[in-house]
Parts: sequence; C-alpha cells; structure tokens
Amino acid sequence: MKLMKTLGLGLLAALFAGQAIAQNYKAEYKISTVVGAPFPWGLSAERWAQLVKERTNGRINMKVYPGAQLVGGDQTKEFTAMRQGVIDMAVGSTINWSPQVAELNLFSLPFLMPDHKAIDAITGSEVGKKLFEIIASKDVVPLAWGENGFRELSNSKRDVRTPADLKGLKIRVVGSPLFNETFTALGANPTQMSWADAQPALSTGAVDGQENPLSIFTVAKLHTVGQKHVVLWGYVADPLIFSVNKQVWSTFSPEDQKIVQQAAIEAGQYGKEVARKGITKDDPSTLKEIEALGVTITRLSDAELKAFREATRPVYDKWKTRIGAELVNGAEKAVAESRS
Ligand code: X2X
Repeated sequence: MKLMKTLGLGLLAALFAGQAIAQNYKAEYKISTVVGAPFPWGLSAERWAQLVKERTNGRINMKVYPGAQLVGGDQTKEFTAMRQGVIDMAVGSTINWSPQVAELNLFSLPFLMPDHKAIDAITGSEVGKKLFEIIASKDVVPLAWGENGFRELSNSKRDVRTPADLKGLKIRVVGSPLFNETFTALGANPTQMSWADAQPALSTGAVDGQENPLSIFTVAKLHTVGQKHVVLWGYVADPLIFSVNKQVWSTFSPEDQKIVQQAAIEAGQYGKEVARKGITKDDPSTLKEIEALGVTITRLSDAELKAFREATRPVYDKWKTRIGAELVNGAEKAVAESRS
C-alpha cells in the first residue's frame, strides 16, 4: 500500500513536470530573417531550427519567417521587435541591427576587414565577446555568429575601377547613416531602402546599383534587373547573429538552452561555409557562374583598392570615434594578428 502511494505520488509529480513544460513552451517560436532558403542566410536559419527540433525531440519548434515579414519588411526594426518580444528569435545582420546597437557599425567600417580570416579574427576575439555583452544588455541573448558576407558593388551603368567611376551613380544602401556617408565620400548618390524595396527600385531603374554578397546577387538573380557590372572590392562584410529574446530564453530549461546554443553554433558554422563557397581564390566557381550570365566582374589591384580606402578614410575615422575607439582598436589589432 505504501509502495502504491509512493508510486502514485511519483507519477503525479512526473505529470506536473510534463505539464509545466507544455505550459511554458510555445507551440512555435518565430525566427526572423531578411532572406530565406536557398540564400546561405536562410539555409543556416533552417539548419538551426532543424537541429533544435531533432535534439529536443520536438519540444522546441522553431519556424523561419523570411522577408523581415514579422516587421512588415522593415528590417532595421528587427532588433527592436525582438527586444520587445514581438519576435522570439532572429538570425540578423549586424547592418540591420546597427541603428539600435551602434557598436555593430564596426563591421561596416570601410576596408577594416581584408578577408574571411579577418572577420573570424574579430568575431572570435575579445571584441566579439564585448559585442555580445552589449547585445545581452539590451534584452536579447546572442548565441552564435553566422555570415551574410563581403558586400560587392554592382550597377547597371559601367565598370567601376576608381572612385571617379562611382560619380553620380544612384546606389541603394541599407542600415545606418554610415553607409550614406561612405557612398557620399566616394561621389555616389546613396539612397537608403529595405531589401524588399530594393529589387523593384533596381528593376525600374530608380536606382543604378546596390551592394550585397555575391550569394545574394546570384540567388536573387540581380543580373535580370540590369546589374551587369560587379566590382570585387570587399569594402565591408556583415556577420549574422543567432539570437533569442531574453524572456523566451529564460523559459527554456538549462538543458534546452544548451541545445539551442550548440545548434546555433553549428548552424552558424555551416552558414559561413555556404556563404564563402565559390568566391575564393581556390574556388572561384560562383564568380565564373556570374560571368557566364554576361556580367563583367572587375578585380582591383592593390593600388586601385588603395584609392577607395583613402577616399573613405575620413568616414572611417569619424565613425571609429562614434563606435568607440577602444573597440575599433581591438578589432584592428585582431585583424593585424590574423595577417601574420
Ligand atoms: O538588405 C540587404 O542588403 C541585406 C539582405 O543584405 C541585409 O539584410 C543586410
């Protein structure tokens, strides 16, 4: 009898525990992204959801909402929406969050990062940690880095080899005023708009050009909206950040928190691999594909690159102070060390 009673109580306790989980966890967690699969960005967000589902036996069910649809397409409002809990999770670009997290402008400093090693050096350094601390102080839990990629410039008018070639070109940009200042310094005519608005603007010729990673160029088929001239200048790159609203995070059991974070790290790693495919010296397959579409790809010599760097230097210096000289010094040091 006593045994029965104990068993009965144990069963009750187990039932309550099960119920507690069912009550706390939502039926679905919404992940915001700007682009979905098959863009590397969307693929990495899907991978995150898939790994979490498998490893929690379906306890945590995450779904990707691309097109920044959870914020009506206004991608620069994503961070605020996540902070407020309107969005549970996001795989977001540092550019889109920089209006709210000014320090993330660091990655948009022109010509700070010469190559993929330099990006990894910054995100993997104390600077990367500090940036995560800053995000964590704003009710968002950052879990892992991913990648959108080096942003190459395209336009419908002409090959660009010198800053003078940019003169008067109408270029769509996104994010913070830093982008307006960079393109203004180069003599271009920048206009800020969302990705959703950019594609029709390119197609009607309201703008002449844009800057985005080549994975975005190919998947979005930008050659079909007149973008026939690409210059490989790698002036900035935007990492992605896998993150969860703080309140949502606090409802997850410690075991589930570990699973969600580990899955984000693996999905981020996978996303970096896909984003970097086909655009390196060892594997230029994507570049070849783009050229085969009738697009000219301009490769710059060191001396040509230097002219762009020098033209944008005053913008770099001004924003270095705004972002925080200490943080930017740390990033510069990480980059320098990655070169040696
Ligand atoms: O809007 C863009 O250019 C995009 C898709 O790259 C970002 O969301 C930063």
